[in-house]
Amino acid sequence: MIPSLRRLTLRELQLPLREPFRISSGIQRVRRILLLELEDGEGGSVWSECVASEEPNYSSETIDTAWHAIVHWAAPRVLGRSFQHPAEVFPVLQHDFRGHLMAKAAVEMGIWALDAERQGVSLACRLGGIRNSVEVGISLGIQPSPEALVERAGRALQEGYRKVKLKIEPGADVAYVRAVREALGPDAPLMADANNAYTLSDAEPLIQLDELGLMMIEQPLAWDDLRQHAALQRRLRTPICLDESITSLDRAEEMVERRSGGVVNIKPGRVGGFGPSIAIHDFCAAHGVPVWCGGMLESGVGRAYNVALATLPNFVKPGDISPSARYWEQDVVSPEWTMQDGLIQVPSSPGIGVAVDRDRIERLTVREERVSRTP
Ligand code: OSB
Ligand code: MG
Repeated sequence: MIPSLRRLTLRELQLPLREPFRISSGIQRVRRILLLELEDGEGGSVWSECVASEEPNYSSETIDTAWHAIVHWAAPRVLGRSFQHPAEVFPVLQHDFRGHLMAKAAVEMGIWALDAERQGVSLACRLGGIRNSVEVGISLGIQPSPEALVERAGRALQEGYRKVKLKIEPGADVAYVRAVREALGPDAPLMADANNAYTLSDAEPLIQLDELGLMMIEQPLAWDDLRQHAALQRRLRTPICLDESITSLDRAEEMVERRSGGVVNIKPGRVGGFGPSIAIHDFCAAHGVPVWCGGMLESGVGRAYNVALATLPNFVKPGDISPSARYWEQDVVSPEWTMQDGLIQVPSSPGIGVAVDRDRIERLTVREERVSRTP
């Protein structure tokens, strides 16, 4: 039995990114980060992160809608309630409660971590992970010129990253990716991510990208589409990887039925937490669909959850799980996440495996709210 939650504390922090991150659907310079602290009544406590962005340009959620959803709808369902197993949490959060998957995920994943800590095992172990290190990729924002992108991508390979993802949009696509391919050679592990910037009728650049030997092309078409991606996949040899479109196990099943793509980027926040992530992972494994762990510019707290998830067996491609220094002057955890040889070591200590610097968090906090169990 998992001890019931007594209190949930939400905090918003603002951390400037070391370099602006531009994707086809928007730009981020400062990350507004939503951290949760979950406390049970028996001395257990853990930190988790809600990955919603400031603007609704990735999914319909934002940090402000997630804050509201956690305080008013998610927290009241779990406070004071005991669970036998963390997999029971997601169904409780889903029942007659639509959407708000990132809000739900922050709570659900925190309970997995509390359970891991209580059992004295690492989060990776609690999830059934099989790896003690995970392969690391980098996601590069849209750059001002092909030359700038070549420089950035070349540096990433030198630093040891095992996959380089290039953000694209109409007007910053074929020439940019081709320049990188020509500069870095045919074996460089490159992929592109369009964040929904194309339609079937303007797919010509994507057909041209098909010649550039990419590992995959991520989410070229609409954020909630599977049908048109299937039509596009019929015209491409390069596998399509779906990100935004896969919001549940059901959507993953439909992707396989329709052949809308060949790879899935799993972000636990996008699908509502670890329960659904594991279900999608297992389904994809059974159907020969490789998966990898995506990122949402997380702080070191959210990163701990992504690292743990990426230890599951079918996470067979490098994740968008870069080390702390790729994003921040200084992270909020210690030790910070580091990369050696293109790998991040998976912590073996109980729980999330990194400590949160509480003083620093207090200094960075711009908003705080506590929700307690009503007696
Ligand atoms: O599409 O994968 C994406 C960041 C914010 C929103 C969407 C995406 C991304 C990334 C960042 O690609 C990956 C990372 O956290 O390093
Ligand atoms: Mg993506």
